Amino acid sequence: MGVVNVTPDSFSDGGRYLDPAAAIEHARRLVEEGADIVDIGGESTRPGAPPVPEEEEMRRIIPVLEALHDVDRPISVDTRRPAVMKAALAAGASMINDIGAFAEPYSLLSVAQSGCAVCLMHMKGTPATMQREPHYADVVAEVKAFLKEAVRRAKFSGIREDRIVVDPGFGFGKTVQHNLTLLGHLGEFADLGVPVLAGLSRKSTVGWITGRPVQERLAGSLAMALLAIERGAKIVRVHDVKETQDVIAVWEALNQ
Ligand code: HH2
Repeated sequence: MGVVNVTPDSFSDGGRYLDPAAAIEHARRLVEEGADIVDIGGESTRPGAPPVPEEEEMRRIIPVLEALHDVDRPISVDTRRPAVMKAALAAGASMINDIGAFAEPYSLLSVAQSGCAVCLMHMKGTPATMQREPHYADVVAEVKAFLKEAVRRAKFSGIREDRIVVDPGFGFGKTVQHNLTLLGHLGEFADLGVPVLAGLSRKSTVGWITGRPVQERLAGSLAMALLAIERGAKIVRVHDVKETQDVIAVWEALNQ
């Protein structure tokens, strides 16, 4: 899954693809580089990020979605707002990636009838508050239980299991140690019975381990992607598609 941030303030590429033409070109490049899914977001969710008004989020992403109609890959939209979900699906999105696991009232209803895929992600708190001393008694068990309940709710709303993906939400209300524990135990999330998505690309845990600023986290991010794939992740959400494809090719050479 290749990331397209149509935002002025995303943590690693804020402002680079705010112009719709730049975002469209970037999405096409990610597909050429081998992305199987393109994930378009109009709101940064970095720690401390302020919420973006709904109209502004739509103004950023809808023109990009409309321009990508001819792309023969699923287009995902990273949003928490039911109205944005509806507008995105009408404009051609076929997956909704909600970092809040469809907690907003009516959000599951907004997508259930559409036939789209959904990504249910765990987050503790909100982007504005999530990194204020997050605490868990057992991070793996708690995140798993949360996702199990999110899958149950999604299915209850009429979303078929083969349309559901889960994500432990690396960096969303988690310390470096929590992220490493979750990555180490990622294989256990297979119990949930649906594909697991992992998003570690360029994140601060990579920076903490390597001591590198955000522009220099490619090698660390590739190592993270490989470790996630090794532990069963079926989708890796990354900024650097070409390089990650090479990692996957090497892994597949050994595993197929
Ligand atoms: N991470 C980010 C955003 N959306 N969605 C899922 N499912 N999983 C993730 O790990 C995830 C996500 C943060 O990365 P990015 O979009 O590059 O940054 P920002 O939120 O600052 O735009």
